[in-house]
Amino acid sequence: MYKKLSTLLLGSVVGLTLMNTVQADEWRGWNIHSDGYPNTVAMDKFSELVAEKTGGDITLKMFHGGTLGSQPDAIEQVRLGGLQIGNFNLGPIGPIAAEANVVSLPFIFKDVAHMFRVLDGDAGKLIADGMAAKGLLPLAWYDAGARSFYNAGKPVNTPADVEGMKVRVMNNDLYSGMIAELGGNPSPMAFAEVYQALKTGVVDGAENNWPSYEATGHFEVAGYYSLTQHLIIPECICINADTFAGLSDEHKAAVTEAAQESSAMQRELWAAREEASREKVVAAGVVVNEIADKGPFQAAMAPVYENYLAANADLKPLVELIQATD
Ligand code: GTR
Repeated sequence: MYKKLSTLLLGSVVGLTLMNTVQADEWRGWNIHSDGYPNTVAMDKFSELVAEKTGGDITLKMFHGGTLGSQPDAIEQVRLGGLQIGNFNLGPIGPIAAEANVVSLPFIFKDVAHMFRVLDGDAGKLIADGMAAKGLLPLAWYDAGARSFYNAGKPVNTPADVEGMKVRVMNNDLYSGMIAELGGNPSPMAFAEVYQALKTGVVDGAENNWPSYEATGHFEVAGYYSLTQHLIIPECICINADTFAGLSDEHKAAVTEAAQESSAMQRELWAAREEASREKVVAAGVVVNEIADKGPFQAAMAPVYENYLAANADLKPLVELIQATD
């Protein structure tokens, strides 16, 4: 009887230990956008696919709307492993991973299709490796369209129109330099603060893509959207590099596949949302200002390249590789 009981006890201890070792990995993910935004929907899909493809071994709880902090803070959290996953814009990653900063040079990509061709080629590999070396491994790329200026009061037709204007930018010296070259005053600020800043006149303008301009309500307080399209910045589903390195081969494949499928979904949703956002803001009275010749903006921003390459001579081949990609 005693023997039986101890075997039973031993059995349950072993059982419990086993249960512990096969316990599901629970990841936490960051996303800045609100419900219904293409990235939010696609990150939820990613989470669903991770659970499905790993048979529940890995689960990902997504925190949307920037509830876990600002983007620069969340990037640090994923690098350090406090969070495992983030949907990040490469803009605020540039100051950490030099290779990733090349995508923040104004007008470096001809259009979004060119950006994806670059990311799918050798240049993309160099960018991804540079990020992984800093602890942020990109699993897949998302579309974030092109960014244009918006403000209240008047359209921006030429660089001279930006002169003296206080413009919000994301945290990255390249963007501050870009505004300074136009004669404006750059104001780096967290995304969540921009609406109030525009409304109260703390800044005169900002720049972003159609869906962000619309989803944040910025169009309500900055009614001129001028199609400069000066920046085309990709976004990633990024994972803490050590977390990924610690996965089995099967789990690595499953998580990568889930990210690829999520990005295919995001790109489709993005295309539809760009149109819907444009229609919505136009219906609300926004003045859309087409810019026939972007040459003057390109010329005015050219010193950003020169300064950047002077300080980062080793990245010149990467910049040239991007420019040489058809
Ligand atoms: C959006 C982007 C966000 C954030 C934001 C910003 O287009 O999706 O990740 O970078 O712009 O301007 O801060």
